[in-house]
Amino acid sequence: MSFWRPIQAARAPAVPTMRPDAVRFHFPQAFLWGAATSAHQVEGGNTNNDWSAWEEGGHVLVSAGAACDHFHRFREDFDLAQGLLHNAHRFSLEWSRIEPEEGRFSDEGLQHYRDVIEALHARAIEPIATIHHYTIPRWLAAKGGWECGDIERYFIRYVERVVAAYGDRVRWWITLNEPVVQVFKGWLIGQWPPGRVGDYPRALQVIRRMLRAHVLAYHTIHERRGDAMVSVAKHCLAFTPNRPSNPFDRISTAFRDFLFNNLFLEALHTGRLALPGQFFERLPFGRTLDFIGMNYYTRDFVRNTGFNLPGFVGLSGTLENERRIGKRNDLGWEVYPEGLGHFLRSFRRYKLPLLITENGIPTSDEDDRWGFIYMHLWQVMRAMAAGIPVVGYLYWSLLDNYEWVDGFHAKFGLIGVRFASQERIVRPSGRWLAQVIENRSL
Ligand code: IFM
Repeated sequence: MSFWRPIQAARAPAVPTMRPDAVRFHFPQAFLWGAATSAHQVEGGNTNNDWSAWEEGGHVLVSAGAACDHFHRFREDFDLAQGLLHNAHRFSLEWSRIEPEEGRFSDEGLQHYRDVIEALHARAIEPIATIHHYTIPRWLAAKGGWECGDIERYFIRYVERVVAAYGDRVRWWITLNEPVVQVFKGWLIGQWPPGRVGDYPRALQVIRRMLRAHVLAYHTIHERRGDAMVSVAKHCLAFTPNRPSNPFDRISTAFRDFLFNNLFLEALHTGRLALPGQFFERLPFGRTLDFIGMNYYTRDFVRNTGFNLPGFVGLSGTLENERRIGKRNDLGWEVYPEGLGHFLRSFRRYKLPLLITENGIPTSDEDDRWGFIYMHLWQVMRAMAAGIPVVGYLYWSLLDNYEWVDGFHAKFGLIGVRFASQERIVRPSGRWLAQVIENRSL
């Protein structure tokens, strides 16, 4: 099927085997429907952050450059989102625009996001602001970024500014996007800045600082706005033992699941970390989550490689499980909707609203995109029918965008972007999702 095909079907094609015939479920009126983006991936012209330095350093094949030029075109993009019946939109604040030099806050940078927020309100779209989506200003990276002992002070000074500027217009806040992924890529596999490999001591130190940064931000936001809804966007990666009957694979799977999916949330939920030692200090702040932001894409298989760390954690990925893997997306990730259902059921124990802050597929096949969305929404619907409090679904992403080291070939958007001309093309899946939103039912 051609990527830019005209829309032929008037109605969204249902995936018949997934349709529950018995019950006609309706999503609540207040359900948040929309999509997510992040500044460096869509805005264009971000040259003052650590990722742009990473690009200049030759660590990636493709730079973000003008990206989607969303910085200038956000109003038109929000018109399209409104046309697709979105009532919520997640975006990120670019710290390097707001505080381009240490201690100097830019009126222009602050005004830009005020305009973004007002443009959303004007279209009856609820703004959901991410404070930190991976990138930090260059001046802070030069001091060591998350390795710098003063990072929490710098972070909270920035948070105070943005909360003072937007707190009256933004109720939903994400403090950190996928902290565990950022640490994994930046300190364990060296794919992202600062490019460290296997640096477990620093990785643990950074996670601890991120936890504390979240806690401080949580209280700063609540001091300004009592009814604020604050969380992190937690990356949820499902794990399956590579050899299901092998006990060592199962232990490694459980361990990995705990490290990647549970440790951070447990800490924020209970106000303390579960393991002993200096790193695992008590956070004297109690619970600092008002909801749980969940980013879900896929699963990995885990194979134990021995009992030495990191071997104990085991290898993970698609491994040699080709025959057991279902359909894959254009980045090679398996489409595994059951994983979302698993996390929704498992996070029920927190007794907090659950918001899907990201869920999406890079593909140039619209049937695949719609199948993906449909099957994940079916998991959401099933969970809600069982009483699990899911409050919204934000697709990743509103637009095709810059996918970090993978550049521009991963087409995640409900809206396609022809980057050379910046033309936008609303994809069939975007319209099909709009029908679901309108009907409040699959
Ligand atoms: O593009 C990223 C985003 O920045 C964070 N979550 C996962 C997305 C897809 O890889």
